[in-house]
Amino acid sequence: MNMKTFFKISSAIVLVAMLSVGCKKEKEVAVVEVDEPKPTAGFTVEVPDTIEYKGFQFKSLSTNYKEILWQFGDDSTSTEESPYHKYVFDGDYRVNLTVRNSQGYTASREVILKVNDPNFDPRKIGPNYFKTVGGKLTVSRDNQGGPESGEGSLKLIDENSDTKFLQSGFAGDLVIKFELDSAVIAGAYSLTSANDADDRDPKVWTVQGSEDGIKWITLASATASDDPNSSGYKYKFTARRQRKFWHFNNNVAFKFYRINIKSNFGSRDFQMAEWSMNQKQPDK
Ligand SMILES: [Ca+2]
Repeated sequence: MNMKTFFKISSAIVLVAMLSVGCKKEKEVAVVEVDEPKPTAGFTVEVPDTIEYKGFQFKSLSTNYKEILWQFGDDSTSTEESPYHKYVFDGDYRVNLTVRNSQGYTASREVILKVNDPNFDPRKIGPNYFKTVGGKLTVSRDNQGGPESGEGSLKLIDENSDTKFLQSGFAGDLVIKFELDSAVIAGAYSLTSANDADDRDPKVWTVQGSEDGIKWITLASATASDDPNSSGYKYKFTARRQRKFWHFNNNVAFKFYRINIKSNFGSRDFQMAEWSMNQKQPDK
């Protein structure tokens, strides 16, 4: 055996020895490893401010964890121990708290959080912005007599339920638009049925807002139904010259609002006595 071969063999032996030690050591670690206590998840939530009802203080009561994740149900999250979170809109939110220990065991807790304005009154809407702010009404196709004629589009905003806008040859593509003199946050709208011919009433429509008159955001949509047990019944006019209003969630000031009438109750014509966009609630 020359020196070269000797060193080669020696190296190989040393390497095998090291590998053995390595294996042995790993086994020892596995033997001494003990389970950590399993995590538990829990939390409290409170509204700290009586005026700002959308803000919530969350406080974790979880134990035995290393990582914590809050999911507030509105696409936002936090890894703080006790986060404060403010929602933008009213609604029901699924709040989930998940904790994990360093061995990967998790625990979670989930609650449905109801965010409702304690001062909101569904029976009321605020002022009509077409009157308090002012602006200009246009329609995609007016009465053949023009906007100022006896059944022209301006009759939609004269605050008189005896006068109406009538579009003959309705084709499901009517767009009624109002450009306000300044942008405001609307949170409600109203429609008033006309004096006769309920088959000319709106059936399917959407309400949209726009900051520039080009890009439109849908704020509310409706499909009226005759069935008293259906969710669409609240959009159905059950009387002539009947004013109905509906609320929606919005926190953006829009300069333009429009209503797209897509279908009526079967007539060749469409008619409506009044349209308004409103502040969500009256001023206190
Ligand atoms: Ca009118």
